[in-house]
Amino acid sequence: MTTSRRFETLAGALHVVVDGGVDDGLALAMLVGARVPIAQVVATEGSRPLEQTALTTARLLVSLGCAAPVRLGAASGLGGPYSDERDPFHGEDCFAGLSHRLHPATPPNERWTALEGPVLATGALTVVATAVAAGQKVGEVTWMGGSVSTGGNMTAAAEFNAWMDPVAADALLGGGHLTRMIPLDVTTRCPWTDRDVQALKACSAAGAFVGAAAEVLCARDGRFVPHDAVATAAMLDPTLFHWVPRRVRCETAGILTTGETVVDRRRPAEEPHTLVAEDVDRDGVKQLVLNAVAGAGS
Ligand SMILES: [Ca+2]
Repeated sequence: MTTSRRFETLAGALHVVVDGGVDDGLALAMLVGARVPIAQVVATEGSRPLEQTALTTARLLVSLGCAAPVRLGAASGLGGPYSDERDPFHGEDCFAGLSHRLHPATPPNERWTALEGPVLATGALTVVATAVAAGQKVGEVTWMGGSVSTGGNMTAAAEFNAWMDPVAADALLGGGHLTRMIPLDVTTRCPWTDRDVQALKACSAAGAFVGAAAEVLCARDGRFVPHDAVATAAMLDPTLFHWVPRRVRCETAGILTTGETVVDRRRPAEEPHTLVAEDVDRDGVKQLVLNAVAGAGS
């Protein structure tokens, strides 16, 4: 797969914000396989501390044969420290216990630099909201996060990436910056069975090691939901999704609902708005993921 035609219409190399997970890894394998030019990969705190996220991300990129720099994102949210109430959903090593199979890498120690160009964010929005507030020339943002009507996965109300930094999510979404949001409602419509994971393992060397980690989660949970790969597919080929302009805010101080995205579905929004993915061609997404990863070596 060559560089996506769609991507060529976006201005400049891509800034990727990841939070260290197996589906983040799959997203990176897609980008490498699709030959998307990457300006930097910003590792931001997720289910594990920043240093672990950054090291696993660096090792993954080396394993993918990608020379893009991995830089450190935020270690604290805009509204205060990230909550400690997190489970190591992707394993203590951010890679389902299989990070020993990745190539070694030097632990990243440089802080993130300006997000000047398009952004793919598959974690908390802290650095993205910071960049927009600072007046950096942030391009279109594609974000895996939030929820429209299916509730949350971190709490009953909140999706994990929104919950991590609700102040940042509200600043970005409420501020009207051009953003495509791929919510939990859509990503959970794309579960992968073991058969799909085996197809991933068979498609390339990169597919084999990312697929092995996905296989662990699939065995544990009975399915593997490739949230961040779905968002990457949305960036590479938005025609696979149905987009609706919506006013979206994020609850920053709820008693039970902190981190819940509130999507106004009464009518499509005027400007400013967020483009919300509300339906998906799930087979098309699966095929795009496999086609992209097929182009990635090791
Ligand atoms: Ca993620």
